[in-house]
Amino acid sequence: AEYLRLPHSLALIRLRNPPVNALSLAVVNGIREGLQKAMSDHTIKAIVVCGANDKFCAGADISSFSRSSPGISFGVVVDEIQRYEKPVVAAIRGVALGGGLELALGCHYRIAHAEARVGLPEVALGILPGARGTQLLPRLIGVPMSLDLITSGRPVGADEALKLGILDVVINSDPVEEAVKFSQEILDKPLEPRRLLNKSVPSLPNMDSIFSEAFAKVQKQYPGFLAPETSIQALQAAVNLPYKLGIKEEEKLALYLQKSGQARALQYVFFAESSVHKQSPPSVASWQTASPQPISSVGVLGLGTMGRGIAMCFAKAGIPVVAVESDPKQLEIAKKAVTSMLEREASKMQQSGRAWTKPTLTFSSSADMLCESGRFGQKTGKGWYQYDKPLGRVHRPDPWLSEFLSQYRETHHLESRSISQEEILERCLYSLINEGFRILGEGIAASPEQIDIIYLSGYGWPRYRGGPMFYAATVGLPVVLEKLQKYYTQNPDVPQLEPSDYLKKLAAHGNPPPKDWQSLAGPPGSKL
Ligand code: HSC
Repeated sequence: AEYLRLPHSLALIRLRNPPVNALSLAVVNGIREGLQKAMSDHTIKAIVVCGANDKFCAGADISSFSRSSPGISFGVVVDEIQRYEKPVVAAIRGVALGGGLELALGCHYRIAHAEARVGLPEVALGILPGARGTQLLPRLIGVPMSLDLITSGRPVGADEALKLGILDVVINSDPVEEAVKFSQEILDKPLEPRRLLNKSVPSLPNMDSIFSEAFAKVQKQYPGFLAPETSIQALQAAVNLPYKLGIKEEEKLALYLQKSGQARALQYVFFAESSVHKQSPPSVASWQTASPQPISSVGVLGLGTMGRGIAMCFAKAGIPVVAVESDPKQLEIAKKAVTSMLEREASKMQQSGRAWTKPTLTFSSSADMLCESGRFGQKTGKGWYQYDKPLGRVHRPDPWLSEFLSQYRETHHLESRSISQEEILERCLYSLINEGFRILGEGIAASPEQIDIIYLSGYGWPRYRGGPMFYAATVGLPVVLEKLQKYYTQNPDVPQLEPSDYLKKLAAHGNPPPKDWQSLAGPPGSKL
């Protein structure tokens, strides 16, 4: 943070830490030193705080979280600013997020450019606004809006922030110039009404029900996430406790979250998403020179609504399709539907004068013992379970299936045994993870982050667990390897359980973090 003396007895503190002026320890120390200089200089009457490069501040430096706990000491700085006897004005351009907004809340006034955005997005990182955010925001804008902004983490634009009362002035010109003018106008105004820490939270008659509704809402909206619920507890502390005890509760809850596995996973996801956007394909290939593999034919399993659509797409592209459907009735329906869709397409193309080549389609039937008995799962009301009704979700064990399985075991000379939940979980997850290691070893994905982001975005993997490859590192690669070896020895007919060479190479190094995997395992054999 730079300290500058301006004309008219003003001081300027400018945060400078590219690209987003994140609050590293050095920046925080710089702010503190600047403020102390301004306070001890009797010729300085007011202070303006701003950020370099058109951004105020994006909050704590997330990359340093693994080394230190964010927020705890910075909260002291936020309190000190409020207690100063000279007005401190925040001039906001770009973003004031997380600790950046907390810094601004510590200032006596906030002026922002109309395109600025402010918010407390900490929940997305598995933490809470731990530098007084949960205690100061409700004192400024009340509990209902604070609950909304803090539990969702959504930033708001300057206009909305002005309406909510987070900002005092919004302008279309340079906020620093405006703040300089503004500081001179408010020099004689008392500072006490501007000190949020000495205010109480506006009280509402139905506070208890507001909080219980908020808990119910986040449990439904963010199931499994710790941070939104813990943030509500911190806001309850703001309502129920005096400031000096409320901040202690905020610190305690912030530490609890920061030490949770969820915070580590979500912070990994933050950087994984950003790195995936920038990544190029595995080193041996390049998007510029890569050409797609020719596709000579395609197989489609199942001719329900989705299967028919997929078969159609390939057929239209002139690629031969073999579609497999086990139910003869369904097969007939699908044949008719696909043929008539193709005929419609053909007549449209002929009308528009485009050439039409009749594609193929080969249909055949397959057998599946359960499906042959009409047990297609939820949609028919029975499958591995019995459901309350077709398309129903309430399932219960089916005596028919137990009988079927015992005959199956007899035929194949299999011993029945009970399988623990742990084994089910490990065999499902570790075989999936094992496949991820194969994909990395073959160079089909460029990094573990790519696999994780695909799982988070495409398969509903819980974000707070960071993706399957991050999860493997959380469990420990040697543990994953040992378990796969054990299950593969027990089930040599399940190739998915055979540990991949890539995993073996990495586990030989202990439990390296995902970012080091590629350098340790050597270059992949690219399949691109
Ligand atoms: C927090 O503030 C906790 C507080 O309650 C306590 C504060 C205590 C302070 C104590 C200090 C001791 N840190 O996204 P982009 C990097 S928690 C480090 O591509 P955009 C990003 O990785 C924090 N780095 O750009 C990328 O780096 P690369 C709460 C950060 O224009 C580059 O900046 N704040 C960073 O699309 C550009 O980022 C947040 O959650 C950070 N805080 O979006 C804000 N923020 O080029 C998170 C960004 O090397 N950040 N980087 O790859 C964002 O939402 C977006 O980055 C922006 C910019 C909207 C800021």
